[in-house]
Amino acid sequence: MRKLMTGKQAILETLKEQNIEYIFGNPGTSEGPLIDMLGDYPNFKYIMALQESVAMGMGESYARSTNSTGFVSLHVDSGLANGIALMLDALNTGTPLVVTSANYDSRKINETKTDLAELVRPVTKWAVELDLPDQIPSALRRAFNEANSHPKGPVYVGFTSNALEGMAEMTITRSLDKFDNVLPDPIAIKQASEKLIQSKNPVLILGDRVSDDQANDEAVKFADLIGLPVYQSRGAEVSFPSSHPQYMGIHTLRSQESRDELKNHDLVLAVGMDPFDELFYWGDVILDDHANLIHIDPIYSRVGKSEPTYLGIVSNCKAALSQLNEVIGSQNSNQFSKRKTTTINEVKTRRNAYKTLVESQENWNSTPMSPARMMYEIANSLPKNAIVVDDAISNRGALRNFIKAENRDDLRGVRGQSIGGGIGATMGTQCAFPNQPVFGIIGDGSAMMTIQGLWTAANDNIPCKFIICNNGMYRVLKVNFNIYQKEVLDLDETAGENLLYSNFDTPFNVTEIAKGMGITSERITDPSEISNAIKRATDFKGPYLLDIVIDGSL
Ligand SMILES: Cc1ncc(C[n+]2csc(CCOP(=O)(O)OP(=O)(O)O)c2C)c(N)n1
Ligand SMILES: [Mg+2]
Repeated sequence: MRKLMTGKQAILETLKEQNIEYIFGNPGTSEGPLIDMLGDYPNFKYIMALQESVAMGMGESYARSTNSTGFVSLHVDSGLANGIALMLDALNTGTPLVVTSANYDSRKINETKTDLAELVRPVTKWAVELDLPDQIPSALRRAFNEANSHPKGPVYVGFTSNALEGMAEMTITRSLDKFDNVLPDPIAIKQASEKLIQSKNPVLILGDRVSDDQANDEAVKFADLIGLPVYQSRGAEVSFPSSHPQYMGIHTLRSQESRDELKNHDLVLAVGMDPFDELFYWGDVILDDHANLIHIDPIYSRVGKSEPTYLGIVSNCKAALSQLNEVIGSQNSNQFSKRKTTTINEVKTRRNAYKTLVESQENWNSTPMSPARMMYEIANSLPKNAIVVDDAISNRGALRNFIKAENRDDLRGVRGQSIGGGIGATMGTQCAFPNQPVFGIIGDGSAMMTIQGLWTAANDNIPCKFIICNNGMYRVLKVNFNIYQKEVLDLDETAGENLLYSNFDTPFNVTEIAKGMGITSERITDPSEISNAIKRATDFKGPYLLDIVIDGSL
């Protein structure tokens, strides 16, 4: 129904229609009119961050945790620019976000008025600035629609003060639910099934969009059926249970061994991922000539995007996997069960080898404790219903080896190239799951990038728990420099351990910093203290921080 109202009211009415509960933001003078009006809308929870990356991190993880679109309100130009790092990551990795800011009077065109849409165009799917109040309802409707349509990503809407303060007759309504589960072409399923049945040694790699499409059970059924090994690509969402006997771990191209391993397979089935999205250049084509890639993905433009693809299937992941299961399930192949036994044995051997390696190392009981020991102790002490946010950077491997994740929401990894996401992501996840304990496991360098986020946890009493992997350095830079020298430059000797400017020579004390921001915290140096500390953190009603000192040697 059309109603006379101001632009700022139209914004808040539209957010209400879109069922927005949380506004993650940092305000400025130009946003004053909107912030002032929030007093009339007590149902919105405005979570104030002291830096825009914190607000972006919260919005990003909240969106993924709730399977909806996150809403972030930043300040004009400077504030918006501070949010760009995580907007870029959200664009590259496909998180739906609507980011807004207010701009000055549109008549100030000659005086310091920035073209905000232009500023963020490269990091958004769609960016627009509005001058008229009655542009707002339809533009915001489109913004939510764009953000949440494949390829999902951030959208920006700016409002000049003219749009905010102007009055007009407007109709506030949200778009109705959209059904966009694209079904696979039956011919493609038939061809893929035939190829999979013929294949001597297939492998399955699953990306985050398997989890987004709620296709985890179908992926397990598929793996059980044909007995192949399973990897996750990136694994920022849980797409496969990590305790499954055919689960090999996170796939990476960063070592010769893992690249060679791909060569063992005559067929790679990649589902819900971008094959093969990686930091370093490993050649224009990753797979060998004899290997066929079958790529299933809901995003049209991603299927066959970079790697030569034998068969590309545009489809919702769940629909495609369940149809493959149906067709292949009618085959009773000896080959499948033999393969399954081989795969299970291979996984067992690898898991035992890793366990023996880390536990037999002299440093299992040493001080500072090894990252593996830290993760082992955490894994054994986390409450059953805990949700883990993984921003452990170079200690992600150890985390994933010990902390198991069975279902989509058991674990959520920070994704993209920017550090500084973990503090906000831990809080955003807690906002999405208020009744479960959320533990963010975060590198000290990443944590320091957005450390003022701790204040937000205290200020809004977001009861999440932060665990800092305190190795006193940017360890991953050393790790990556070694990979670069060894694997890319082919050098015999590597110098990562001594890479300049990777150590925090002037120590900082995260425990004291946290206390200074109103967070209860403790420093831990002895692994045997971890279990009780996690219990104290869990029982504590508010946010809590554990600063765990660990070894950073390579
Ligand atoms: C915004 C931003 N600045 C700089 C970098 C470069 N960078 C990538 S990882 C990293 C260090 C992370 O250190 P920490 O969180 O302590 O984890 P660790 O490597 O020690 O495991 C840096 C500086 C980045 N990715 N993003
Ligand atoms: Mg570090």
